[in-house]
Amino acid sequence: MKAPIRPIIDLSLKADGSTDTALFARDVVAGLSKKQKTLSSRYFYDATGSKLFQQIMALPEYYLTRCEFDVLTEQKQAISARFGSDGFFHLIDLGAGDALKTKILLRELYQQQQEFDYVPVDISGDAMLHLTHALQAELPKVKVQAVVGEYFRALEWLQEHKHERKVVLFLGSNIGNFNKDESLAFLKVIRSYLKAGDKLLMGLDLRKDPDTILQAYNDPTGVTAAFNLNLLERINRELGGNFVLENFRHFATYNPLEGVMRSFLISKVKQQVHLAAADQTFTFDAWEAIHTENSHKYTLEQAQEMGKACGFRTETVFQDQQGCFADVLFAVE
Ligand code: AVJ
Repeated sequence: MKAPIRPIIDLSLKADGSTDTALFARDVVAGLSKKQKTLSSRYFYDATGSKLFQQIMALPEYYLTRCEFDVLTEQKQAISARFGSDGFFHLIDLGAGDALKTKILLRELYQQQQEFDYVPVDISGDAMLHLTHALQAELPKVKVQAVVGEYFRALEWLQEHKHERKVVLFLGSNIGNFNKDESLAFLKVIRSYLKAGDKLLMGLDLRKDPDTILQAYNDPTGVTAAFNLNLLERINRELGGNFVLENFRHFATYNPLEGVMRSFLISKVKQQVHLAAADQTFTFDAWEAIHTENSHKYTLEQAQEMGKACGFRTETVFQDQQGCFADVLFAVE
């Protein structure tokens, strides 16, 4: 009898034996010690943050999710046909979350009787547990093996354990959190794990009316503010911080020259915050900002250039009718 496939692989323990918490503490101390304070957006997604992000995706102002939903719904036949043009493949979904959008493709691939298995990857173990259960109920015939961990570690694990052709999904404009150098480095790493015949489908938010973009990150119900502020709450919970949330406010602004939405947490008063996990105190001036996130918006030319610079050929650009969002299919030759 074949050994059963483990439904979830957890890579979240670091190779050097240090826990996620120790790394989190190091990153927070480094970020808050800078002249211009920063905290990394990768730490948004604890259980609370993942739930808040799901609420963001349901907001009428957060057009990104609906636009990409439209792209995938309108183009699902063509996309799925491209994926399966060469027999069996592993469908690897980086940052899968609740996979709401990927499910459009999963259903279509299943209907087209494509041969594939589904490997969602996410840093949220919680999200992967939910997704595994949801898919068992909704698409019981699709083979699923979730991987919990950072993208790079997961890719390494995939390299050793998944040997068939690979189709990598990087949806939702998740690439937008990286600056230019980081995104090139990231795509090069992905490329280094792929072979001729493999593919990458990458979702990108396109440049548009700045007011539309601003509203998406400044919703009137305050869900995005809560999502941003949860970072401080997480530091309080996991690192013994004593941030007073009322003393900070969410602020997000768009720079149309760079095409970057930037999010901040701004200290409303002069104050000190202690971090028990590091036994350190940080001072904030009144109106001093912590930079917490970048969300890049792209032109189609930039998107293709980015792929080209990292060894990919643009196979097809899929867009919604309004030209709001693009999912670019890159081929490896
Ligand atoms: C998940 C990175 C695509 O940048 O639009 C949503 C995260 N931040 N609202 C984005 C986010 C504030 C989102 N990404």
